[in-house]
Amino acid sequence: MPTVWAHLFFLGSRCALFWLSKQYTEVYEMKKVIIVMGSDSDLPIAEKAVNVLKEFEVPFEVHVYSAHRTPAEAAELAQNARKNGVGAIIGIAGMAAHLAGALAAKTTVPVIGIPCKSAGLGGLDALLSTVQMPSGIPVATVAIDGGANAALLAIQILSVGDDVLAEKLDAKRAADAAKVLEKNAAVEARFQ
Ligand code: RP5
Repeated sequence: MPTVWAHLFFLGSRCALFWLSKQYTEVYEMKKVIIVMGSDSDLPIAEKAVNVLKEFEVPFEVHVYSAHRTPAEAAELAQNARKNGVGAIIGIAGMAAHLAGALAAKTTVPVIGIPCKSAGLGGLDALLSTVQMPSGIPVATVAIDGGANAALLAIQILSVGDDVLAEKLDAKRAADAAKVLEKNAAVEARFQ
């Protein structure tokens, strides 16, 4: 009989340990960023965002789903984003750029829109389509082709609940400022 109790105690303690470790990983697992582009012709802009996310070691996924050509797939991705551990979505599109807005319509996870330059209208078309969202469905729109800033903004959103990311952001700001001061010193010296 004592052996049965010992086995039960052993099993119980293993279950408790498993539960505790699950709680821990659920609390501390870093949220990921989803990048969605309307066409693979937007890849050069997506790559700018990918490079920054890699630099900060933020997990990410990259997809090609169009608001017009594959609306159901784009909507499903956005709809499941929160339960799939996504902390921010980046929507990249050119021309009649409805992608970021269409994603935002299906989730309350923050959506960042990147309007892309097009041959015809230089990106002003996409900028207005992305930025002019109706009240209630916000999209944080960055500059035309602004892949790096979109990723930085996504990381800043995640950093609200992540001190390590916040420290990395501070370090990058300081490093960027140092580079500008170095350039300033070189220019000042040249024109003395
Ligand atoms: C948008 O139309 C895409 O995001 C892309 O920027 C633009 C042109 O798409 P493709 O014709 O190159 O596929 O939907």
